[in-house]
Amino acid sequence: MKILIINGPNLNLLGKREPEIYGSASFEAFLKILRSQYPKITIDYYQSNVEGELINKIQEVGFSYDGIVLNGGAYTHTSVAIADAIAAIETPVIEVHISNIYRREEYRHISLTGKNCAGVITGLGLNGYKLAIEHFLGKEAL
Ligand code: CA2
Repeated sequence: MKILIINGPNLNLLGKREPEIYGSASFEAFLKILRSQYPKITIDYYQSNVEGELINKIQEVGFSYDGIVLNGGAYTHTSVAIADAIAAIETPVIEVHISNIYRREEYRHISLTGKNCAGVITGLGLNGYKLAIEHFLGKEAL
């Protein structure tokens, strides 16, 4: 089982800024724990601040991986191109947001990408990534 976690713009700053919204853990530290909790599956990680690079990565793995966990960051609310990339691939995508986008500014209430995803998890902190993996694992068992 191969899963890719993709984080979009500014999520490389996790644990360094705005801990009241995004928590104080770095993603690398979280990833280490996550991988130790799921030793039998491959959990790859990719982060980019560049829209086209995110699309390239989605296309690259989108016909071979079992699942993509995507936090598109602010591109969630703006990117028709990422939404199209998700629609074009075979690998199911689960969209994750650390914060609850519906409790924040109105411009964050719209997700252009969510409609092309298998599901959306928002507001559950880093646990959202774990829940998405649990879903992919459950799906495989059926
Ligand atoms: O809640 C989420 O996961 C978001 O996808 C995070 C994005 C935001 O634009 C979305 O509306 C919701 C922003 C990521 C910025 O991440 C930072 C992390 C630490 C410090 C500063 C920014």
